Amino acid sequence: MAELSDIQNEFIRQEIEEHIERPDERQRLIENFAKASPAMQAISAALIEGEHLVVNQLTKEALDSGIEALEVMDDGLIAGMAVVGIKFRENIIFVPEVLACARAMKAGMAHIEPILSASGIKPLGKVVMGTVKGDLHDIGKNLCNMMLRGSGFEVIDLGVDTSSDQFIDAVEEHQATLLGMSALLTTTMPNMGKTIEAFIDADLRDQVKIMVGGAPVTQDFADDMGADGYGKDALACVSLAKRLLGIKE
Ligand code: B12
Repeated sequence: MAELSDIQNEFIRQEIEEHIERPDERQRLIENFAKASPAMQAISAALIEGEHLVVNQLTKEALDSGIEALEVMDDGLIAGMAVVGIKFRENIIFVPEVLACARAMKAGMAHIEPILSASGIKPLGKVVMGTVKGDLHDIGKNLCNMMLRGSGFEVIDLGVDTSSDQFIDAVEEHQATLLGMSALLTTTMPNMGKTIEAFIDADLRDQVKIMVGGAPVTQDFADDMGADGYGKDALACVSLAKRLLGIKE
């Protein structure tokens, strides 16, 4: 079991020491940061501080030095965002600070995207992706999009605040066989179910597989609303997409 002192980055040690109170969350963060390299810890620290220019620079340097894009994404950017999420929940930071962190995340992702998206192979299938109506969170969806594109899928991204009609129109227009919906708010999660119902009403449910995800979404919730699958992260999203379209891993 890793300990706080196993984390090299002093700022991250302090953040955990001062702000992370739940024992399970604290231990999970300690384990994750202790195994991350100092370069990844530095990216997380800059993201937690909302320093987009520093995240931009450090991400570029890490990739230039040969560190894998997936490692930078998981151990640097997503690891930092986990701390931001807890501080936001505990009212230690507020929307303006989180926006600065989101901007920093995007600055890092801008370097990762071309690498993960450059598969150069014939598209495996067309996927329509969007964040549901009323929800403006797009970081997780965008990560899924990158991973899907990098794995050979053509992704039609509808952005955020997407209505059932917009999902239906896009699936029809692009003849997509897979639809992915993202929701980060418990208040917007039901809009996934409403969209699935709209597909049934439009007599299109059989033409498209539907996958769902986002921090508050669970397998049970996905089953209850009649989705074809649930993925907990961007890697799971790719495996799920392949499984739903009958493509071998
Ligand atoms: C960043 C953030 C924001 C940013 C969003 C910026 C952006 N461009 O996305 C801003 C500041 C705008 C924001 C606003 C708000 N937010 Co906010 N936000 C967050 C925060 C801190 C991080 C979310 C994030 O990006 N996570 C990192 C990514 C990588 O993870 P992810 O999204 O879960 O995605 C992964 C998986 O879920 C999965 N996945 C995601 N989508 C999909 C889709 C498919 C198909 C699949 C298979 C998988 C999949 O793969 C992804 C990659 O691994 C979360 C806290 C948290 N712990 O989630 C709160 C959080 C979601 N927000 C919250 C709240 C309350 C709000 C506001 C209402 C605050 C306010 N008072 O205004 C508003 C709502 C605005 C709106 N209408 O949407 C709450 C929600 C609580 C709840 N129970 O509903 C949270 C949980 C914070 C908290 N209080 O604990 N937020």
